[in-house]
Amino acid sequence: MSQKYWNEQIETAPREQLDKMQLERLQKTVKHVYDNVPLYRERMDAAGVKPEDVKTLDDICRLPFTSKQDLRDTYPYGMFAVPMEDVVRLHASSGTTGKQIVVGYTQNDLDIWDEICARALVAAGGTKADKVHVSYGYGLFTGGLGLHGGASKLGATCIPVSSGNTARQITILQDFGSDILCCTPSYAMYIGEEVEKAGIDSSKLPLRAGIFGAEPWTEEMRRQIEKKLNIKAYDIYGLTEIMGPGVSYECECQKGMHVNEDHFIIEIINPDTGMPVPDGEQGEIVFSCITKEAFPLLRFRTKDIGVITHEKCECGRTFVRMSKPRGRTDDMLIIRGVNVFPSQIETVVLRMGYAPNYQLIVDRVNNLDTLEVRLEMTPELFSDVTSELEATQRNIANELKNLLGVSAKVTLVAPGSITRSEGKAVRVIDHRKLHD
Ligand code: DLL
Repeated sequence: MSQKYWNEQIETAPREQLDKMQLERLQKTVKHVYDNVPLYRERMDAAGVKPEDVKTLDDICRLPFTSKQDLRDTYPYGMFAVPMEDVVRLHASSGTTGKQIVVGYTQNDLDIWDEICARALVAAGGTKADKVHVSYGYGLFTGGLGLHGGASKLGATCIPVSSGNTARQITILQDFGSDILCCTPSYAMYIGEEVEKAGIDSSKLPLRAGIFGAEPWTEEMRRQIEKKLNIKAYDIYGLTEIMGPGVSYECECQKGMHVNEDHFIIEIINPDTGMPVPDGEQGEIVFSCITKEAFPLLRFRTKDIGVITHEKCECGRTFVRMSKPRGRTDDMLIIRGVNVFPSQIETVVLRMGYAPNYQLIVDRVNNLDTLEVRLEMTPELFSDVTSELEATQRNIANELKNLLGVSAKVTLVAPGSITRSEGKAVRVIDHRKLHD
């Protein structure tokens, strides 16, 4: 039987109740890390803050920030807050740059993770009668085992396919009759293309929903995936340092992702000043864990750029909503002084009728930044008349210039020539970083 919430009491709790719960849990976590993690004790002592100084939720601002660099500096286990014998699982993330970081979970942490992923599945219409096809990578990456745990908690039938071998993914979609697909949006798009190529009518597949995250994606991309696979596509957000997938999740209204506020506190700050910004204003997303035992980060600067709103959601959930992160501060390209996110370029090209198969090549020639947008032609837009191709390229370049203020060279490439991703797509190749 379909249910609306996995945990109605918590997901629809009145604000005052959530605030009270958050404060109690924050106070407990601050004491836990102060007592057990030298880095927190040193930072808090240096800032002149003691655990008992956290008297209201606003006092969170008095606590020091943490960053990926802190995790690297204390690698591997320096920020673990429990003895290793209580840690039952490790995960790791390499990120796009630099050394990997490692995180740990107690059994209680894993139970909470299962719970929040079960909430996400139910919010996407999942029930225990569903077959949940997990094509996120299994292993140290949190995507596979995270959604796996959620599906098992829900009591659904979990199909642990992991990523890769796209032909087999399609056989499983058909033969096993998967109802919900979990993978990155770029892999969902790829699977959709292959389904089409194989001449399979997606409306004949039982698949009805997808839970896609782990990388930025646009509303335009959502619509393309929904059309190709004939499903409803839901967003899910998370990061290794905080838990993995399920930190926030989309409901049927698809107007932002609800943050699991009984376990995490979200703040939006001005990335330059570190000061909080009000609801509705864009800034860097910062998370604090308030129930984690093994690896509770406080005020972790995610580098993701987003907006939050406390406005009431029609689904009845009271958890604050965050926007789709439009990208990361470190993904933002500065092209001759103009700030552009790859997602903005994606919006423009998809609106013009192209598929989300593109790559951005950035370089510096004679001290000037250059941006090339390599974009696959769709079979319909394909032309072997050079003058027509050139006109189309100019047309897209004009549109990018008008809408984003950035001059780019547009190169249309043959359908199928940009490498497809089975995990997180590589959208940007920045040769400037190689020269530096
Ligand atoms: O990507 C966890 C995850 C797995 C989330 C499966 C959702 C689904 P990391 O590899 O540590 O963890 O990467 C975290 O990915 O800081 C964002 O920049 C980005 N990201 C994650 N979800 C979304 C999303 C997993 N829905 C980093 N939209 C984060 C945009 C996302 N970006």
